Amino acid sequence: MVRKVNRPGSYQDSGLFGCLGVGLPFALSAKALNPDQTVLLLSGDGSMGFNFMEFDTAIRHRLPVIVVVNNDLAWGMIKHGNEITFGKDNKTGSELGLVRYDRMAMALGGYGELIRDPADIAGALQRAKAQNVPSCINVVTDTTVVSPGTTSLALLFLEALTEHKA
Ligand SMILES: Cc1ncc(C[n+]2csc(CCOP(=O)(O)OP(=O)(O)O)c2C)c(N)n1
Repeated sequence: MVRKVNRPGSYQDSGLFGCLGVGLPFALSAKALNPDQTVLLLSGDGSMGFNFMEFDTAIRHRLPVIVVVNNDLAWGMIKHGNEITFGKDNKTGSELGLVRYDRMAMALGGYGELIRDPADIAGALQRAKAQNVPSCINVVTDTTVVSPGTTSLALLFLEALTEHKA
C-alpha cells in the first residue's frame, strides 16, 4: 500500500503486524509534536485496553488528546471471524462486555462520557475539546456490524481450512 506523507514528522507506523494498542501512545506523541492541533484517536474497545494507563501519561504531561472508543463490546474482528469460520456459537473469549473507559479516564483526572445515541457524539466532542484535558468518549456501537476486512479474511481462512480437510 502506498501512503502519501504531506510533511516531515506527520506519519507513524506500527509495522506490518496490525499491532493493537499503539493508538494511545501514537496519539500522545502526535500531540506532543503538534500542541496547537486537535488530536483525535479512534480506537476499538479491545485495543483500548492494551495501553489504557498511558492516559495517566497524557494527564501528567498535559497532552489533551480526545479518544473516541468504538465500543462494540468485543474483540470484534476475532468474534466475527470465528462466527464466520466456525459458526454462530463459536465466539469463546471474544465478548468483553461494556468496559467503562470513560469512567477510567475520569478516575485518572481526565474527562469522559458514555454515548449510546449517535446524535450525542458531536456534542460530546465539543465538550471534550472545551475541557482541554485528555478525554475519552466511549461510544456504544452496533455489535452486529461486521467489517468487510474481517469477512474477506475469514472467508480466505475458511477456504484454506476446507482445502486442508479435503
Ligand atoms: C498486539 C495484538 N494482539 C492481538 C491481535 C489480534 N487481533 C486483531 S483484531 C483483534 C480484535 C480487535 O478488537 P477491538 O480493538 O475491540 O476492535 P474491533 O475489531 O472490535 O473493531 C485482535 C485481538 C493484534 N492484531 N495485535
